[in-house]
Amino acid sequence: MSEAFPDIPRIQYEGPNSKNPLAFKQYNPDEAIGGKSMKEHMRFAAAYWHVMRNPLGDPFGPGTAKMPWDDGSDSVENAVNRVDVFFEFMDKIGIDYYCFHDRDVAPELETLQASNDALDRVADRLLQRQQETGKKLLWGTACLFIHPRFAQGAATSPYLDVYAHGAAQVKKAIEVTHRLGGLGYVFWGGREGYSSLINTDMKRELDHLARFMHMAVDWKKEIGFEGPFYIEPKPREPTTHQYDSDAAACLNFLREHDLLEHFKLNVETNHATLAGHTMQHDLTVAANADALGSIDANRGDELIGWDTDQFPTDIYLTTQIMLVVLNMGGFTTGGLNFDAKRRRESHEPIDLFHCHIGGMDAFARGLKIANAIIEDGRLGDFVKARYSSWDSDLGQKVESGNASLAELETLALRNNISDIPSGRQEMLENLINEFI
Ligand code: XLS
Ligand code: NI
Ligand code: NI
Repeated sequence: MSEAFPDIPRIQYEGPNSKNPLAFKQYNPDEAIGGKSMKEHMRFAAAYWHVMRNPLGDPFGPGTAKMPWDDGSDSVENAVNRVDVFFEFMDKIGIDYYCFHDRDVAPELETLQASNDALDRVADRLLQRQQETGKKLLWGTACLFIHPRFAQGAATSPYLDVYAHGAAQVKKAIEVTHRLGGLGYVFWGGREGYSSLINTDMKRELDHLARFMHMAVDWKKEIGFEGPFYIEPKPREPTTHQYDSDAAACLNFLREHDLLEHFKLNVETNHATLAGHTMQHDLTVAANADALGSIDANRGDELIGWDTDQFPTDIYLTTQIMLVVLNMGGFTTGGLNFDAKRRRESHEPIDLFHCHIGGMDAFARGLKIANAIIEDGRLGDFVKARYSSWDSDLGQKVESGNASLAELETLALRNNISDIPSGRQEMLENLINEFI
């Protein structure tokens, strides 16, 4: 097959002084930062749906993306052909992992059986290309949100036959993920929520969702898939309210339904911000519960109120993300998946390279800065010192659950609090800027 990107070389690291737009200025895959190579820290993944299938439409107009390799048909041949283009892309950009939905890689055909067969044929090709190149599947997932049957939800649909269709798709998608050696499996509840409570039995829908997840756990054990399941929080859009609205809501759902040991979270920047949180907030909530599994790396736009899925370019953002990742000891099965798309105006194939180069370089800088801040130690020491009164005997008694209000009262009666230390927020902001 002829190349899809004939004019684009393998993207190389040329260092910060390079003026070559098709080179990395910061991301040097094999360079060690804090004892580990940059590429091992990041575990970058490309999203099949954005790279290969996103036509770049928006709510006011159709797609603009030029995809000369794609014949626009729903044929399996076209789908198989796209796999080769995708692997050429991954090779040239230097990304080792990828993620997909069942319906991105293979077409939805007239019957579920026909769609399953098509998926198997495309999976054959994916497997072959993985074996030839050493690329790996970071996670797979099922698309339970595009087809009109899912307009009122899938695992929370009011209709049993729709629920069953979603279940069958998830069963198959887990099997294909397993066959491809996938490291994890994602549940993003695309339409698991409601547009109005007036016609919704919320309790019943959430119970059904929990049963759905339990059956998925049973199936994963049955077939021997060992990777973690991830839930990807998102608050709204397309529905008014999504049940997996943020990290805290997901963790509560998982605890309430006895699912926490089987799941971690896949936290996405633009979803955290739509939920009214910073990415750092939602990552911290997940990490504190020992449930930060993977990251969908993108960003929103403060001036646009939807999931614009832009490529991350903000060094403060990537620094904050990498601080959380480093402080939790790095990724295990997860990674940084670019769930991000080019702007509608950036419709040429070469723009696929520009956007990923920018995202990878932004994360490389974030990693270097976060590592330098941790090695410097002043920020960590300040936070530690701020809580040092808890290291006293009484503090330890409280933290271990062995103190009483009466003991605290004794301390309070003895101490007249005349002053408390400054939180030094601005001093610490200045400290971070020393490194940026
Ligand atoms: C959409 C989600 C989706 C998930 C996978 O907003 O981010 O792309 O990552 O279904
Ligand atoms: Ni996502
Ligand atoms: Ni998203």
